[in-house]
Amino acid sequence: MATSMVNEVKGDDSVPKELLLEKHVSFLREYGQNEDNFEYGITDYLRMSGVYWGLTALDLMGKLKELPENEIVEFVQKCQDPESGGISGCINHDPHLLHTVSAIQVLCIYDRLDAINVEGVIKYVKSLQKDDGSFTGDKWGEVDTRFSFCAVLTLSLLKRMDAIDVDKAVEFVESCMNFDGGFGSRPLSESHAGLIYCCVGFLSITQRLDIIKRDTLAWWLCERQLPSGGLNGRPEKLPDVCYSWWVLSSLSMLGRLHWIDFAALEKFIVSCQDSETGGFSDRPGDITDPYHTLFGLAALSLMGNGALKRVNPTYCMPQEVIDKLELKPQILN
Ligand code: GRG
Ligand code: ZN
Repeated sequence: MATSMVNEVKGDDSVPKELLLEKHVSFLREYGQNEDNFEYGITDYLRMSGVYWGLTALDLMGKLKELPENEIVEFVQKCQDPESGGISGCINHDPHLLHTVSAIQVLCIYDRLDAINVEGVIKYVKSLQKDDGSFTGDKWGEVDTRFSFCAVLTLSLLKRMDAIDVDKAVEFVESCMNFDGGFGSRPLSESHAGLIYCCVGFLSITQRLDIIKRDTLAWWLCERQLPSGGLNGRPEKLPDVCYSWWVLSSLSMLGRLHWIDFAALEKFIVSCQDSETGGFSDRPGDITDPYHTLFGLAALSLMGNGALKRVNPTYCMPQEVIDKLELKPQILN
């Protein structure tokens, strides 16, 4: 495909120009219910994170009640492994930190942490920290800064940061910082906006944003904006709606949100809606999914869209939920 097609949003009538909230509500409500849905069948292992994406997106639109709370809470209960304490993506699958964090986010949104064995979750997260401070995603041992973030996101929501060695965890994340101010998945790995969000979010929760080269990193992040208004995840790559979140939330924690051209980004995000099916896709004209729908809406919320609830840039959850839990992640002015 010619780059110009994705680098510039077409101005014709086929491109949505307004936010189609009603369409997104029915898209998300029906997505989880249709077991014949092709994506539903092939993404079994993503079910728990899928619930978090859909539920959070609906909550930001003020439509939490569109999904069946009791069924969802019961599903989370059934996904907890009684032995390790960890939570899986789907019933009878192996537990993983990525699904454990999604499950805890969902239960916090519903204020239903009582439904699971919280001590088990804490034990599970603690068991994944290695001597160098890093975290593995599960018992198989892959190390990634994503997992450092998931560990502190989970424990901070449970108010049990004391369960891990925070100083060592910070030391590991710091060792993944690059010359451009960004972060990768492990020491010496290339900077990537998704991992930058994880590391900045990690440092926001641990109150250690002081170790960041603030303007060097903010400059790298704002350079992600392309002529289409959309953002990419690293140099020379295509724009994608989910980077609107990974980049904007990081800039928000760094107090540099105003380095982005909001009007241009809004135009790109809105053009990624499907006016027939509802939902957002990665780029204009592609198939929509709950993942890009959440991150499109969350980015619009960060830019102050009045039709949506305020989102917290660290937790990617409604600010009102974070306030209720009395959590105060570090945010620079
Ligand atoms: C609480 C919101 C929240 C998340 C939990 C799992 C996680 C923490 C964050 C994931 C961050 C991440 C690594 C995002 C990037 C995902 C992505 C689009 C990867 C694709 O990488 P490439 O190289 O794509 O295939 P590009 O766009 O570079 O071509
Ligand atoms: Zn994407």
